[in-house]
Amino acid sequence: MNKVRLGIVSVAAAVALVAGTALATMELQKEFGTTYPGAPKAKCSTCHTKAMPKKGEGDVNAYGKDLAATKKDGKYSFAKIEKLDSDKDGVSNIDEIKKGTNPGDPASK
Ligand SMILES: [Ca+2]
Repeated sequence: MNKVRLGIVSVAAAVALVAGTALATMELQKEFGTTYPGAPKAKCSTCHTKAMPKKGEGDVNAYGKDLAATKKDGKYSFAKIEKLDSDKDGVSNIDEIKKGTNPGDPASK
């Protein structure tokens, strides 16, 4: 494989990876809304450390990590981590979700 072709393949793989990740995030955001119809909508910062994560800034917070740990066969389970207190601020994830505070940010409870 020559250098140009290798470069194109690498860029295509990187784009697919980023697009796949962004898509997963948006689907999860939608799924959050279907799981908790009465709760305030999920924001990027519900699971991520940045309010508006850009390419390469997809780090997740404590709630995002707990959610990621539930992944099985490509599916995540919000229900499995409802009783946890991911950010250790004394308020359970489900109570934070209902109130609209951030279950992944101890400064928000
Ligand atoms: Ca909490």
